[in-house]
Amino acid sequence: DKTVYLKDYRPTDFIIETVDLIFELGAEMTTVGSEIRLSRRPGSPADAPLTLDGDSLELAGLALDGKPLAPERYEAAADGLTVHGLPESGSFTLTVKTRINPSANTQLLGLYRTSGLFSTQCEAEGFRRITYFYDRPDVLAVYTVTIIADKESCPLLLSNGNLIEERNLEDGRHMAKWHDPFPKPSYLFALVAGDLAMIEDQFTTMSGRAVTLRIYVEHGKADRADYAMDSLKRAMRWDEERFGREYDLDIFMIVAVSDFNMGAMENKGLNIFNDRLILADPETATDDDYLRIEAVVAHEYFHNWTGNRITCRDWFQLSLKEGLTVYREHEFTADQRTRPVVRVDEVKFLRANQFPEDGGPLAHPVRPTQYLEIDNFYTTTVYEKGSEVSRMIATLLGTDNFRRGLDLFFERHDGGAVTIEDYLKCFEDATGRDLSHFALWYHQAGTPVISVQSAYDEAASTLSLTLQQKTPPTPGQKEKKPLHIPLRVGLIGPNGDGMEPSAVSGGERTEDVLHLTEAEQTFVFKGIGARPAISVNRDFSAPVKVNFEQSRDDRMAIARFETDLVARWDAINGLALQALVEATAAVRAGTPISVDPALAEALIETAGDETLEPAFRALALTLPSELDIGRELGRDIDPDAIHAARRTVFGSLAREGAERFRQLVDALSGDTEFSPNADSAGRRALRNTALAYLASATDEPGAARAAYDAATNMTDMIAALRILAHQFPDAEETAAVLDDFRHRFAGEPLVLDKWFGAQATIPGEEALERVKRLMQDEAFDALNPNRVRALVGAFASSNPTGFNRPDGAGYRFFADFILDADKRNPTLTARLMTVMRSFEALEVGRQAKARTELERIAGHETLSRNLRDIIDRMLK
Ligand code: BAL
Ligand code: ZN
Repeated sequence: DKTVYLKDYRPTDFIIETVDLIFELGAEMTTVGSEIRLSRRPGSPADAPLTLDGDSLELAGLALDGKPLAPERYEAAADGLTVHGLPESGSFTLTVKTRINPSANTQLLGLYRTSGLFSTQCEAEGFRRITYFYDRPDVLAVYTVTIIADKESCPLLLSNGNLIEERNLEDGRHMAKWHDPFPKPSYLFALVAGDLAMIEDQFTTMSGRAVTLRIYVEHGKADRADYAMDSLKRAMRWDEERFGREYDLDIFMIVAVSDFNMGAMENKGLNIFNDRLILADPETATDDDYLRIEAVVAHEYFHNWTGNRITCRDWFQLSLKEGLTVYREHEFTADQRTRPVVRVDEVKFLRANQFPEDGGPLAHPVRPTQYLEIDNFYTTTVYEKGSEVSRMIATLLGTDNFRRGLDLFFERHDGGAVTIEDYLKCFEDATGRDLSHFALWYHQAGTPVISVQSAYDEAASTLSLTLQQKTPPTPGQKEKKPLHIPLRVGLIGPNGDGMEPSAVSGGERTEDVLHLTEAEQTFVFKGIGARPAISVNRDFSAPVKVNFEQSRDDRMAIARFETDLVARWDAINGLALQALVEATAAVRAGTPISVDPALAEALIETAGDETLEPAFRALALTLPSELDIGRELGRDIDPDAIHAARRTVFGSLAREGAERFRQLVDALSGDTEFSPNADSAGRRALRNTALAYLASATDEPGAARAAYDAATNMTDMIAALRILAHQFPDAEETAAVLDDFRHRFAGEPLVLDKWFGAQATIPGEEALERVKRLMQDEAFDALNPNRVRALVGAFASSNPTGFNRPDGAGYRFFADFILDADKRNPTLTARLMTVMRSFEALEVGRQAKARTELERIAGHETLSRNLRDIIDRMLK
């Protein structure tokens, strides 16, 4: 059993001070020379051997202080190196030589070569695939890296830190030497070599230092890197202004690569990005792409302080850097765009991704206590729930106190590898507030459910609010304790105005935040002259589910009058969700669907409300997805019934509001100048949402076809294409548009991913054959993670009727694909596998078919550790 436990943590027996690496790059054979300066850690046993990590390595030489080591002094295997009899005191140098094959590295972990480019991915445990090392985050060393390669095929040689030497060598080769003065763990090491285009800019930090900024992309794509560069500069300035954090090297580089497992990676001074998160221009990128680029460029940059300067003691602390950095990224995006709109997107993401994880077989705490494969813990729980936990700390302490705590964290722990306890202690020490109860959020998995009951006493002018909290059991955690939950609650009076109580008893209240700390608590609001509508969890102040049987009138009042736009959206969305759940029940019972005219009116009215931003109106008008409806049901899910119900409700709203939708489409079409800013993007979102309704109301593809032809940017183009493909899959217009798009973007893999995705998600049981056909398209590449996610991933995760065919053919196809892909890229397959984690919520027939395929996968003996871990937990 290779399970790693938090309780087993102990520091290494040796300390690594410096590392000198020499890479002689060859496509099939690269040699890595590593000279490590070591000393025995004071207090560690004098006879303890040095045990270094390795993965698929071949040892080609080993020396101590320049003298080759006798074979009896060491044991070398593909997965580790043990050296005995090392000096008891003083420093010594170990020289290790390994050979690796970057071209054969389809895992994309360690050093790999694709499309002529050498690049690396070392987080979490990829460095051990390059050389034997203490490949763990608490070993911080100063790196000097020499890269030697053929000059013609690799004119560009990059690593972390500053360039200190560069010269030509014999035989057409050249070398570059980089030095990173900041001690770092091995997971932040990076190397890139190849031939790329570059754009360059400058940034002057708040203390007046000039920093060179460079973004490297494929030749011919340099003009698509401008938005990423602009985002980077805004992120650098924002981090100075908001958190007082300044950049620390003379150069900051980003490289975009097209074969990449993750979104991006924060290597010190040399971020490596999935190219889909760098490249953008109006003709090839959607507003959503622009938004993600801005967010992820900022996220990786923010890691320089939260992750790099202060890193994790061990991988159990992953959320120390990821949760906090996501929170910083969210705050940045909110400041750059429209705060409540950004927040609604975060809430939607959390509910669609993290809640199901937290409620299923893969649930784990934000700070786990054990893992089999750390790659499988780069989850929405560690990232997004972790971010919510930091957000709650800010809510509990207030913005200024949060900043004080974070300042102390930077001051106290700069250069350290620390724990979540260290992080929390800084907020306690800076503010005097005890966070020991709050800390449970890190340790207890599961989404808390808050049940609300209210009683209004007219004679006494009081409102009693009884809140009960319960967290369901999760794997390994049966019993749950009450958490400290900061819950923003607002009261809306009969005339739509907010109501402020004269006093509140029953627990702590700060601003509009009720501090729920016990299993059950009753808060009494005094001085409430009339029965209010109660808005619970404003701004989504806590990542919880709320059970509150409210009258439709109260929910309508919140939907109309709540000043907190997040809660307002939530009320509208909740009403729509309820209607869709009822419609699904009607479909299954064979009874007619009736759509509440008041709901239709509220949605259509909100869509036309000029006092609200278009982006918000688009969100309000967007019906919960089929997946949202399934999650709301939670059990006995019949995707076909959900699909039929949603289609009927959508069609009914479309006919009801046809006039308004036509007006919106007309009024919002014809923006000539493209700007990726939030305002313009919001206008496009509202227009394209209205267009989808209009297409359904008229029940003919003409309007969408015309919109496709008239589109001057990718957002409008792909929106029209999706309307055609999803609403009129068999129309001639659809075939023509799909064909046009395929040819127009023939040399643009990232754009064709949108084409794959749009078709992979066309509802209905023909989807499977369509996906199989598309896999034969020459633009598809089963080795490229972006292509796989765009086609197979989109089919399995976002085509409920097609994937969940009652005959189980969707599951069979997916299982076959997983088994095959697992041999090449386990990180990717294990991640892909998680889309089936909620299979037990399906109706019994599909559930049995899904289980058969999952058990077939589990029955294979040669699964990667990544996939084995996921599948075994899913079937437990
Ligand atoms: N550290 C892995 C990529 C990211 O979260 O930034
Ligand atoms: Zn991150």
